[in-house]
Amino acid sequence: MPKESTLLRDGKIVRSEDPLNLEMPFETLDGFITPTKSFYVRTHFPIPKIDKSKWRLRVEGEVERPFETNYDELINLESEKIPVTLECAGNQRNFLEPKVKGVQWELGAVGTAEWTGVPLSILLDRAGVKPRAREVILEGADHGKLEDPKSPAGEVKFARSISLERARKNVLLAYKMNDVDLPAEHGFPVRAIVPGWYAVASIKWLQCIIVTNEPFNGYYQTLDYAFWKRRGDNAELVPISEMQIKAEIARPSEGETVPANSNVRVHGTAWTGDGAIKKVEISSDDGATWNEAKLLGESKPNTWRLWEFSWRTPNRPGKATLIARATDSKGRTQPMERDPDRGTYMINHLLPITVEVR
Ligand SMILES: Nc1nc2c(c(=O)[nH]1)N[C@H]1C(S)=C(S)[C@@H](COP(=O)(O)O)O[C@H]1N2
Ligand SMILES: [Mo]
Repeated sequence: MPKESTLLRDGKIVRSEDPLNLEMPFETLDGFITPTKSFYVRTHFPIPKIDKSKWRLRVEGEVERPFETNYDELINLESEKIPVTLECAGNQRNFLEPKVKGVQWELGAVGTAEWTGVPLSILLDRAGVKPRAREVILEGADHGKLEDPKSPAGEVKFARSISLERARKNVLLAYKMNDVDLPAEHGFPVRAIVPGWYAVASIKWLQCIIVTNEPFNGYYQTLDYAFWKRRGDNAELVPISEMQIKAEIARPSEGETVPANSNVRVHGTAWTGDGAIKKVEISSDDGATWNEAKLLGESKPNTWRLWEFSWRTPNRPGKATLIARATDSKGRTQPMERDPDRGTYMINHLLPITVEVR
């Protein structure tokens, strides 16, 4: 359970009040779907107050027929309901050594919800995308000034682009989360869901969809939410996109006490970008040997998979460590060591959890 000194709101850890950043205590994981009240919240600006009867969504730019739609029109279009796991690209940042700036997330800036909404491709088809178009910018209604000395001096809106190809694949304009209207903090009335990508791409409080033939180099995909990719002897900034494979242990949690010489249930989740989780292994000897955990439920695209493992604890009291490691259908697994070129994002190297055997 979270430390007693931790400030909680509705059972979530308050990482910051302004902007509002709330984390799920990951040890409370108890099912495939994360209840909305437990789902982490990440914002950069004040939450916009939007009256859904006044809300409009514009589709413009490199299109034959720019248009504006409203809430009632949107929810009457053909819809889909899909479970999707969202993870903040900074999840687990608190475990980085040396410490880095940014919201100090532990394990709980991740969750899975069922999202109901309209495929973005329907709106793109209605607008008629011009042949030379390359990207789609998704823009939120939230805005403000940034403290970063490298940021623009004036206000910006929270926005991100995806390729036209990606936009047509399985992006949803969601208006329901776990079967009820999106709560204000999760993007009411409509947000994008970009399955398989770090959640920064899933723009909340969506207001404008701009089709463009030039790459968008906005703040949130260049100076922020980007990482260094090696290019020969050099490195270039690349926007964060596909989620990296990762397994997380929910229980036992860091510092938890477990009985000696007993069977203890170790459980958690594992997810990857475009692919399926094939295997989760557990090591209790610092990675010398590994044992396969049992994958629970069924594999569903773009969602995490729950797993469990029965651990025979040591006979002798003292400290013990547990490490979980996932492998996916494309043969990808987690790195042993942190790649410092990733800066403060995409944290998926193996993470030992220390428990107290008593
Ligand atoms: N408009 C807007 N969309 C946004 C953000 C934001 O601040 N403004 N934050 C992004 C980031 S970094 C994350 S991790 C997810 C968080 O979604 P959630 O708060 O529903 O968990 O929203 C993304 N979409
Ligand atoms: Mo994020």
